[in-house]
Amino acid sequence: MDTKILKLEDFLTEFYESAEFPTGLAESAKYSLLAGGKRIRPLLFLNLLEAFDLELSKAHYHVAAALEMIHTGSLIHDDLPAMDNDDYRRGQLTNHKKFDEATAILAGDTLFFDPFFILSTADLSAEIIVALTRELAFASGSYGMVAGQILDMAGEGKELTLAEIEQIHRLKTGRLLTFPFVAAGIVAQKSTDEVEKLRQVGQILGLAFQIRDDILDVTATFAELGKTPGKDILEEKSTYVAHLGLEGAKKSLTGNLSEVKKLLTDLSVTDSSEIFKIIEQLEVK
Ligand code: GRG
Repeated sequence: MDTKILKLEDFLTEFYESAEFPTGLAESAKYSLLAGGKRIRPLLFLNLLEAFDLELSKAHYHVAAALEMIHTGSLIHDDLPAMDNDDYRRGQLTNHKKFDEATAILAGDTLFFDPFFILSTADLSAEIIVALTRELAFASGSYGMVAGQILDMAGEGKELTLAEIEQIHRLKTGRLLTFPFVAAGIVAQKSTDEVEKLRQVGQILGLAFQIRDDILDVTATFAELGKTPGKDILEEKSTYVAHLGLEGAKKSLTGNLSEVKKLLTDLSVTDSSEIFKIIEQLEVK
């Protein structure tokens, strides 16, 4: 496994094992944190720092861990009966199925607050910590993921325009995927202009991520049925595939991923190869 993932997992394990946290809570948080997952967000952040010629330090893992914790907390809450009501996540029982609903709610809650404690104890300048705190909160709350989730729920069963779909995903998925780009720029002390360019790259990647998700939803149905899903399935939800068609969505995904690579090449990065590998994982044939 990538050594960065191992180090990230060591950090997360150590955090929940080193303090005297109530056993049930730490166990439940660790269960979901260590269930695997692609670790795209922390890997983007850590590899971007290396591409900016920084040597990775423990402080950088504080930031990477904070980011993965918020992501994992959102997945735990998203799986709850009041939301998606899912039984499995990352190939294992969802948190509320493994433990119980109240514990899962609290595990999610703790994964939203602990990151800010972890950020505040990172060995970085106060200015950088304040900027990272602002960006992580911006990506997560009413300016970001939570807002996207409520808009998504409000739009269920309705026919949404492409602009409305994009707004939901820009908030729900895009903001947290943008954080690694912006955070890397802040930690590497890039100019305001460069940080904004990095934000633009993250936003395009966030959009690509959601288009990919919509394509995979349809191709999974295709695999299940053994034939092209009918018009009803292709159009049943407000998705990119419903608006652009399967081929159109694939084309849009490819275009967005190429744009991300192009914009990254234009930025002052020494070697983008590791970041390109992460991005290429998102390609769909
Ligand atoms: C308070 C921050 C906060 C959130 C609560 C439930 C909720 C509000 C928001 C839901 C956000 C959500 C589940 C968005 C979908 C994000 C998404 C595309 C998840 C899949 O990400 P991957 O593919 O998953 O990176 P792995 O398992 O690989 O980490």
